[in-house]
Parts: sequence; structure tokens; C-alpha cells
Amino acid sequence: MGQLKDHFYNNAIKSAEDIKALIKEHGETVIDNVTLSQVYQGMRGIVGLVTETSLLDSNEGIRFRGFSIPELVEKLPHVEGGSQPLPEGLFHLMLIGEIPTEEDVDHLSAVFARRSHVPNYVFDAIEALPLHTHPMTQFSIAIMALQTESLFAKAYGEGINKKEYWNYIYEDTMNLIARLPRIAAYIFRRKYRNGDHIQPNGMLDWAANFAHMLGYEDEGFRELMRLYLTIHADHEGGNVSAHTTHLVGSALSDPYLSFAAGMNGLAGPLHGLANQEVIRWIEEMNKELNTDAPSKEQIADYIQKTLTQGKVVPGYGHAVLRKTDPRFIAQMEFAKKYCPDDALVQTVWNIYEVAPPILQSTGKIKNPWPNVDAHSGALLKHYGLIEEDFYTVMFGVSRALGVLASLCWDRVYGFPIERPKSVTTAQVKQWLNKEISSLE
Ligand code: HAX
Repeated sequence: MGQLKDHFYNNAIKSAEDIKALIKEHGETVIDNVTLSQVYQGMRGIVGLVTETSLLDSNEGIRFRGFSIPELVEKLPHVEGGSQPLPEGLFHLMLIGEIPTEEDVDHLSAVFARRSHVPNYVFDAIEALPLHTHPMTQFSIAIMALQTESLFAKAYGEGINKKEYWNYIYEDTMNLIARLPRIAAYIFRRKYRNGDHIQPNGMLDWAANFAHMLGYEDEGFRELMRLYLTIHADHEGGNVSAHTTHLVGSALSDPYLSFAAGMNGLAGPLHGLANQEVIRWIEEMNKELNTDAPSKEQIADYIQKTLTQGKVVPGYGHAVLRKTDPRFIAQMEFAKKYCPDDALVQTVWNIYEVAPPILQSTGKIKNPWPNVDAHSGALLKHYGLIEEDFYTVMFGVSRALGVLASLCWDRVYGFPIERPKSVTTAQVKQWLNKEISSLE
């Protein structure tokens, strides 16, 4: 068994044993009350999942295994001369629960490079799609095509002992993460660069190799990719992409099937697709006003107009967060260093000044502050990656790190198939009228 795999299993099995004892002693302890509005309104705030890789505090933002984003920027290994964290380091942290050394991260970069081969039939599956197919649809279909490679599905079919599930889930996880940048870059170059594909460079780290295959060799862009692929990786377990991957995985669908399902959720405009929507919204505003530098007054009017039209202001609001997203701040810090004078970046910052009080004044939007998606597109545009339809695919490449690390833990824990109880409104009314004594 490889060193990393060994290390992961030893940590996870120890934790699984702790959980057994915890359930034995406290299994009947009530931890939450559920209201009818929570049942009808997106199960907001109901404690119903265990996800070890990260935890979201509504006021502070995300912590990965206890570390905030500024702490990760400082503590995770960087490339020599660089300042941004390597996403391999975050994956190691989420998988093992410990901050990696530089050697650990180098090892992971090499493992991902070694496992990155994508079979030709996956590219053929992409090629079979019309060019106008949205990149997220292409991405999801390509992951599904790659499912033939699942070692878990094969081993399950051959009848393995359930104690061995984690072993194959781990192998699929490593292979899938290694291959995603190649698939994503293929989709990008096919759709936007006349199919002029770029071969991977096995000497580069995971993020720099992705940048290289997309066609960007600028060191600033590589640094952006390292940051981008780190901060989008995980946001605890209840968000649509993480929860979907976990839910589908609970049926023992393999990591390819589970992750593709998660990506279909990420492709929704209220979730990951918001990064595309933010840029479209700004560009529509600029077009309407015939400027690339709208004033704060003009932005305020445009936000009001968006709300009056019954549309959301993309990049603002969150189901859990109640403050500015630290992932937004991390990107703002990056922009201050690398592109403070960029007109689009300036507009993003002006929106940040103008939008919160307007959104707050509606009295119904619970979080008027920007989320991760409010800033990312402006940085990508700055480096010339102007095709916003592709942005959610980049988010997806990163999200694999968190949700697949979690899937490995799920299988060591031996979590059962997920199956919450649903009710009908007729039943709810009967219960409220005391015609039935319980909703169970
Ligand atoms: N603009 C306009 N209205 C908004 C809004 C926004 N940015 N954010 C929330 N609202 C509205 C909701 O649509 C809801 O309206 P109704 O009562 O008429 O249905 C009301 O305010 C209350 O919503 P909430 O409780 O504050 O927010 P939710 O938990 O229901 O939804 C969302 C959270 C992120 C989906 C929401 O804030 C939103 O639609 N934001 C814009 C889209 C976006 O940026 N999504 C990305 C979120 C982060 C993420 O997952 N990234 O991948």
C-alpha cells in the first residue's frame, strides 16, 4: 500500500472506531429540532450530515480541517518563489487531516501527473457533442464516459468484502482527480481554441499543468490557478455539489457516477454557474450603459432594476454565510497584488461597495454580502480567459478535491445509504389538525 493511502486509512479507521464508540454512548441524544418551514424551505440549518473535510461558520466562513483561508495561504506549501497555496496541499490536508510537507505535496503532484492519462474514447464522447453544448454538460458527459475506468465498480461486480470498498474508492478518487484537468482543458481548447490541444507537462504541479493545457504560461495565471483550485475545493457537506456527490455515493455508485451527479448540481445558476452569471450580468450592465467603468450610481440603479425584474443579483447572498465570503476576500487580495487597475476588477470592487446596503434594504435577503463567485470571473478575464461559460468547469475541477476526499472518508466510515423521510402536505395538515399523532 502506498504511503499516502496507508496514512489516510490509519487516520480514517481510527476516527471510524471513535464514531462507533460515540454512537454507542450518545446515539440517542437529540441534537436538533426541525420546524415545518425548514422542511418546506430547503432544509436550511438542519443538522443531518457528517463531513470531515471542512466546516462553515456563518460569520467567519470556511475552515478546512480547522484552518481558515488566510492560514492556508500561509501554511500550505507554495512553489519556489510563489505565494499561493498548492491545491495538492489542501487535498492532502482534507484527506489526511494534517498539513503536508513540501515533499508530501511534490509526491502528490507526481502521483496526479502519473495517473493523468485519459483514454481516447472519452475525447470521442466529447467530440460527439455539438460545439455549442455548454462546457459543464460536456464535462459531466466526459466524466460519465470515463466511468468505464472505475476500479470500484469492477471490484464490486467481482464481489469484494465491504471492508475493502474504501480501497477502490481511494484509487478511483486519485485517478479521477488526476484526469480532470486534462478533460477540462480538452473541452476548453475544442470549444474556444479550434481544437488546437496542448499535451500535459508532467513536470508541472497540478494547477500549473492545468493552466499550461488551457494555453496559459504566465506565472501570474499559474498562481491564480493555484489559489482558485484551492479555495473552490470544499464548503462543508450540505451545498448542492458536495451533498449530491455524497448522496449518490451512499448508494455505492462509484466516484465517477457520484462526482458527475455533483457536477450537474454545480451547473445550476444558484450554485457554481453563478460565476458565469456574474460576468454576464456585469457585461450586460456595461453594454446597456455603453461603458466599461460604470459609476457607483449607475451600478446602484442597475441592481435596483435587476431586483425589480424579479431576478437575483448573481454573486451575492448565501444559504449559510452571513458575512463577506473569505474566498471573495482572498481573490480581492490577489487582485490587489496582480491587477489592481483592471477595469473589470474595479467594477467588482465598486459593486461590493454598492450592493450590500441595497440588498439589505429589501428586508428579505438574509445575506447581502458577496460570495466566491462575485470575484473569480474578473480575475480570469484579466488573464485573457474571457469565455465565461467555461468558468464553472474550473470550479468543478477544484470541487473534486473536497467531495472526493469526503467520499473516501464516507466509505471507511461505512456510512449507510442515505434515506431521509419525506412527507406530503396532506399528511402535514392531518398532523396539524391532530388527526394523526406523528409525521413518522
Ligand atoms: N439577489 C436577489 N435576491 C436574492 C439574492 C440575490 N443575490 N439572494 C437571495 N435573494 C432572495 C431569494 O431569492 C429569496 O427570495 P424569495 O423569498 O422571493 O424566494 C429571498 O431573497 C431569501 O433568500 P435567502 O434566504 O437570503 O437565500 P437562500 O438561502 O434561499 O439562497 C442563494 C441562497 C445563494 C441561492 C441566493 O442568495 C442567490 O440566489 N444568490 C445569487 C446566486 C449566487 O450568487 N449563487 C452562488 C452562491 C454561492 C455558491 O454556491 N457558489 O457556488
